Amino acid sequence: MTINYSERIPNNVDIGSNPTLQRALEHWQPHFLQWWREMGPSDTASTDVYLRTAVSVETKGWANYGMVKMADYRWGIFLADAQPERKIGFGDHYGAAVWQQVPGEYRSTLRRLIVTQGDTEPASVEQQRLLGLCCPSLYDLRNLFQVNVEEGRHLWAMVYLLHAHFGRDGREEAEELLTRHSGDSDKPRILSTFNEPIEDWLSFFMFTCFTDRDGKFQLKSLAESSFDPLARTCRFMLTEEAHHMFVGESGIGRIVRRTLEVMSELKTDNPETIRRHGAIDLPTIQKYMNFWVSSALDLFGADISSNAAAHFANGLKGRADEASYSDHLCVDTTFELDKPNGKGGVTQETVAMRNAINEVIRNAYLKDCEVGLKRWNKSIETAGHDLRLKLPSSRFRRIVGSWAGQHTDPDGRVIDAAEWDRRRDEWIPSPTDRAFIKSLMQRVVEPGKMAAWIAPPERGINNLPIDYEYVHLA
Ligand code: BYC
Ligand code: FE
Ligand code: FE
Repeated sequence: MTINYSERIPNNVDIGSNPTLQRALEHWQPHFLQWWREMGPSDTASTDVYLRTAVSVETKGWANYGMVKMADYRWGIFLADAQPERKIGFGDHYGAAVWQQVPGEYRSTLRRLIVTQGDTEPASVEQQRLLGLCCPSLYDLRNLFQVNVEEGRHLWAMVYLLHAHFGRDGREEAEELLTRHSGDSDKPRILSTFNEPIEDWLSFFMFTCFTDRDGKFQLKSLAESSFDPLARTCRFMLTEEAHHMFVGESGIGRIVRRTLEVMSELKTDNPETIRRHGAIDLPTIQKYMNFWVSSALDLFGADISSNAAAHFANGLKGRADEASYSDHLCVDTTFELDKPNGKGGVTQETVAMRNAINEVIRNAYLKDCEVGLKRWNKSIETAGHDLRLKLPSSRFRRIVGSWAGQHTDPDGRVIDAAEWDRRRDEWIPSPTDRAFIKSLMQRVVEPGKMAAWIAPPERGINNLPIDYEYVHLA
């Protein structure tokens, strides 16, 4: 179904046929726009950006690129096409027809999952609000804004579900999604990572590579839901998510490439020398990765979770790529979990599989993260260096689950508080590292030009040259 942009709220779900719903969404729309002006990308009221806009939910629907005034961007409601005869793919209702309406007994749990998902989307926009002021190139600035408008649309996606299926409670939750703010001490965003500031582009690329990838896995898990409107919404969101991870993965790759160039020009791997030449030494990249990956690992929830077991049993939330598993019931199976034994060691606990679903999804995520790492390490190896970037252990720096509050090093070795205090600056960005990265964040907006700490991309957007003027700043 083609998306009609002449409607006040572009959509492919025929909201016009439900005047009550349309009115409620039209009431929320100005609140969203006000939030966007206040909390969205700074100083963009008269900025034109080369953006892609969905014109339909088919693959070809993404081919629509053009210069758009940011202030006039049209957010809409798009669901992937229904799959006729779709059946529940896991849990106690396995094989039954999927639900088009919310079953009363799961109403509050589903609402909570949708609100938690919805909360992260505007949170990320808030976190990235000031990055445009220190972008390394127009190409990157355009990518930032593309990510921002799509995260704004992801909020619309969840708000549509709340309005269409959760009545008055849903409308109230939709308002609340605009009143919690990232880092706000009174009304923070729900999940930890989304309250961390993102003030530099190294953090931005780490976030889009690793935190958006949590988004990918959570959306894949929700795309399995028996509640069909949620599944269809998430399926379409996933097509947008791929670009966010591309931005992160290629961004880090370009930083690594630039660092390697400087290392080879100067024939050194001395971090101080590399920094003096305006590039980011590899150990610092590793520390930023340790920080953001450990934070992202918390987003999967506790390793033993009765919430997750209930979500699975009731068919509300499955595993990412549920079809790739052979057992969709998980009633008699178990999972071996590593836990701290409280005496500085590790012990194994056998957990019912359903209670370990969060851990199963987290492990799938970690495997997916390795793909980007292989590519970066390949370029380091080709340049003749021994250092390899490495994901931190899932025990490292956790605040959720069995390893919460346990000190370990990035390899997962249990250490005491004294060692942690002594060595943490080797593992996560120190104030000095942060100050150095911050010092590099100078805005570069001449078409085709790149900041000194990042290599140019391999190609431009939509076959355009790299020096195309992707953003017209007023
Ligand atoms: N911070 O039993 P547990 C994205 C809470 S990212 C703070 O393990 P469960 C995006 C938890 O709420 C994807 N609190 O919980 C990326 C629970 O609270 P209650 C976002 C946390 O339910 C980039 C308690 O701890 N989507 O889209 O199994 C840019 C016990 O935990 C945290 C979703 O998250 C935390 N990190 O798992 C833009 C999907 N973790 O009940 C966007 C929807 C846990 O004790 N959410 N808690 O009060 C869910 O599926 C689940 O809520 C979670 C938690 C996986 C998050
Ligand atoms: Fe999103
Ligand atoms: Fe995203």
